Amino acid sequence: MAVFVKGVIFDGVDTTQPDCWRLAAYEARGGYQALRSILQAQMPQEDVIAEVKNSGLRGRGGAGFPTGLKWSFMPRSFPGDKYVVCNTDEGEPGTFKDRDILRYNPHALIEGMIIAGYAMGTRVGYNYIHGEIFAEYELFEAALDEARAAGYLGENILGTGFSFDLFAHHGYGAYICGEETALLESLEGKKGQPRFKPPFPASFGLYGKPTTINNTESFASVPFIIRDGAQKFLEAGKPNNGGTKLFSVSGHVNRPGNYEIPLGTPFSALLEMAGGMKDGSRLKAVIPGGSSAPVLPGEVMMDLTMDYDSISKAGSMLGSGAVIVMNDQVCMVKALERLAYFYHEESCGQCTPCREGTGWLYRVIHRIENGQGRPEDLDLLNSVGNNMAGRTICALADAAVFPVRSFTKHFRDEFEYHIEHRKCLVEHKWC
Ligand code: L3W
Ligand code: SF4
Repeated sequence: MAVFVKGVIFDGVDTTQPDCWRLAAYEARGGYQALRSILQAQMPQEDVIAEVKNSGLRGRGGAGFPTGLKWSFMPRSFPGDKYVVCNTDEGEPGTFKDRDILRYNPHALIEGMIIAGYAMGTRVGYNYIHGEIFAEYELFEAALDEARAAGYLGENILGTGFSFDLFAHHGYGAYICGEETALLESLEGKKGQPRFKPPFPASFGLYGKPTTINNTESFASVPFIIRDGAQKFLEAGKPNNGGTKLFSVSGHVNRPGNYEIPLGTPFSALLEMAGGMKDGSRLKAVIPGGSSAPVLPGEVMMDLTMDYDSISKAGSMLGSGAVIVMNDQVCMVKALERLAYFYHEESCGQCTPCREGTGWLYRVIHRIENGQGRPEDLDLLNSVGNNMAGRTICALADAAVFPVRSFTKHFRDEFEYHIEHRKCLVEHKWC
C-alpha cells in the first residue's frame, strides 16, 4: 500500500524507488544523525527522555499513552537485564501502517530503538513482527544486517563505548499477540496469552525483567524528535497531540492507503486526500481507529479532527489510526457480524466472559443477519456485553463489545428492521 502524503517518518522517502529502504538512502535523508549526535555528545539519558516527553509523542499502537512518560518508568539503575521491545504485531482489522514503515523506512525504526536503548540503559531490543507479514520481515532482517555492518548495532557503537543489539522475531499471526503481555509470553516461546496487569511490563516484562514496549510508529518518530527537536514535532500536530500520524484509510474511498498527516487535520481533509467517496457514494459511517474503536455516523465524523482528543470526545478512539470508511450500501448488521466473528475467533480463551461472550455475541448477530432474529435480541446483546466489558484479563473483550454497543446505538433501525422484516433495510447484496 503506497504512502501518498508525508510527515515526520516519511518526509523525503520516495516510496516509488525500490532502494528507498536501504541504509544509504536513509543516511542521505539525514538518517542516524540523531543517534550520532547523542552518542558523540554523551547526552545524559534523562535529557533524551525529557526531549521525547516534551515532544508530546503519544503511543501509536492504540492506547495513546505518552511515550516519554513510559520511558521514564524504566528503572535505569536496575542491576540486571532489561529490554526494549517493538510491537509490530499489526493485526487490528483496518490497520496496515507499521508494515509500510518496515517496507519503506526500516532504519527509522532501528535508529529509534537504538536511541530508546541508550536512553533507558538497555543493551538488547526485539522487534516482534506479525506472523502474516513475510516480505517486510525479511526486509527488516536485511536492514538490521546493514545497520550492524555499518557499526550502528553491536558492541561499541561508533566507537563511543555504547553497545546495543536488536533482533527481529517473527510471530505466528495471532491477533492477541499484539496485546503487550501476550507478545512478551510469545517472545519467551510460550503460548501467547495475556498476563494480568499490574505488574506492568515496565517492572515485570520480558523474562520478568523491566521492559519498555512501544509501537513501530512510536519508535520510528524518535529520530525526528532528537534531530529536529521536540518543539518542531509538537508543532507539527496540536497541543496534547504532538506530531504527524499515519492513518490507514480503507473501505469505500477512491484511493485507499496510508496517509501521514498532522494530528488535528479535519477528517474531511483526510477523506479528500483519499480521493473522496468511491464512485461518489454517500458517507454513512466511519470506524476512526481500528475495529476496536466505536463506529461513528458519517455526519458526526465530518465535524471532527483526526487526533486523540477530538475523536475521544465524540465517543470513539483514535486507536491505531485505522480509518474504515463505509458508504450507504453497507449493511451495518453484516458489518458487525464480521467484526464479531473476528473477535470470537481471536479470543485466547483464558477468561470465561470473553471466551463464551464473544461466541454469544457472534451467534446472536449471525441469527439477526440471517433473518432469524428475535425481538429480545438487542437487549440480549446488551446484557451479554455488560457481563464481558471490564471483567477480563485484557482489553479484547472490551474491544469485542465496543462495536456491538456503537453499531446498535447509531444504526438501531437497521437491526430492528432485520429482526422485524427478516431482511435487510439497505438490501445489501451479501445479506
Ligand atoms: C507502567 C502504569 N506502565 C499504563 C503502559 C502499559 C501500556 C501502555 C498503555 O492496549 C489499546 C487497546 C486496544 N505503569 C501504566 C503503564 N502503562 N499504565 O501504558 O496501556 P493500556 O493498558 O491503556 O493499553 P494497551 O494494553 O497497550 C492498547 C486498542 O489499543 N487498539 C489496538 C490496536 C491494535 C493494534 C495492532 O494491531 N497493531 O495497534 C485500537 O484501538 O483495543 O485498548 O504499554 O503497559 N501505571
Ligand atoms: Fe484472552 Fe479474552 Fe481474556 Fe484477553 S479477555 S485474556 S483475549 S480470554
